[in-house]
Amino acid sequence: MTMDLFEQASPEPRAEPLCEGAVVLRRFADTSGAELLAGIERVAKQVPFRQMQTPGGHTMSVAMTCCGDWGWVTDRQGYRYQHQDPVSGVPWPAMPDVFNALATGAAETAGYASFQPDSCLINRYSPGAKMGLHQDRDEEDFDQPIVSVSLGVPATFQFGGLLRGNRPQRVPLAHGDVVVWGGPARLRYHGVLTLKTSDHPLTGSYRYNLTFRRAR
Ligand code: MD3
Ligand code: FE
Repeated sequence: MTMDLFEQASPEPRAEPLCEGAVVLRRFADTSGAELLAGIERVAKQVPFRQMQTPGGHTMSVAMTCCGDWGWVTDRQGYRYQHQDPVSGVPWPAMPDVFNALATGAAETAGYASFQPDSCLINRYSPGAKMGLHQDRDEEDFDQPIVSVSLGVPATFQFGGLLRGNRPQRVPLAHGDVVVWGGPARLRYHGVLTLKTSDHPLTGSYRYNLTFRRAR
C-alpha cells in the first residue's frame, strides 16, 4: 500500500512508444533537470535568448539560443545552421557535458547507440508562445535521430504525419520527459500548442526545450 503511494509520487522513468521510430522516455531527465537548467543559464549568459524572424518576416513567439558546433538560425534569408551567433558574430558556446551525456544516453536507450549531436537548439516558451506544425529538415542526414528534452511547465505537443494535412495527435510533455525521434518518424510534422500560464518550481512560468541534432 505505502509502496503504491511512493511509486505514484516518484515514478521511475519509462519508455512509451509513440509510433514506429518515436519513443517518449517519461521523466528520463528528471534527476538532471536542475543541472540542465544551470547549463541553459550558462549558455544564455554568453548568447542571450532572442526571438528570431521567419523567412516570411514574422517574429517567432519562442525565444531561442544555441550551443554546440552548429546553431540553428532563421532570418529573412531562410533557415540554416551556422557556426556563429548572427547577433554577436562569435561561435556558439560549447555544449555543456551534462547536455551531451543526457542526449547520448537517451538515444542509446531508444536504440541509437552512436548518436553524437553537434547542435543543441534551446527553445524558451513563455505563456502564449507556440510553435506551428513544421518538419525538421535542415539537417544533412535524416538517418540521424533527434532527441528532445522538456523542462519546466508542461505543454501539449502535436505529432502529425508525413503530410502537413494529416491530423496531429496530442501528446502531453512534462518536466523531464525526453523524446527520441528517428527512422520513419524523423520527418513527421510536429508543433507545440500555445503555452498556458502555470508555475514550475525550477523555471517559473517558462517551458524550455532542448533539441539535440546532428546537423552535418
Ligand atoms: C518530431 N521543438 O525546435 S521538440 C524544434 O518542444 C521543435 O520546442 C519543439 O520542434 C519544442 O524544431 C518540439 C520535439 C521534436 C523535434 C524534432 C522532431 C519532434 C519531432 C522531428 C521529427 C518528428
Ligand atoms: Fe521541430
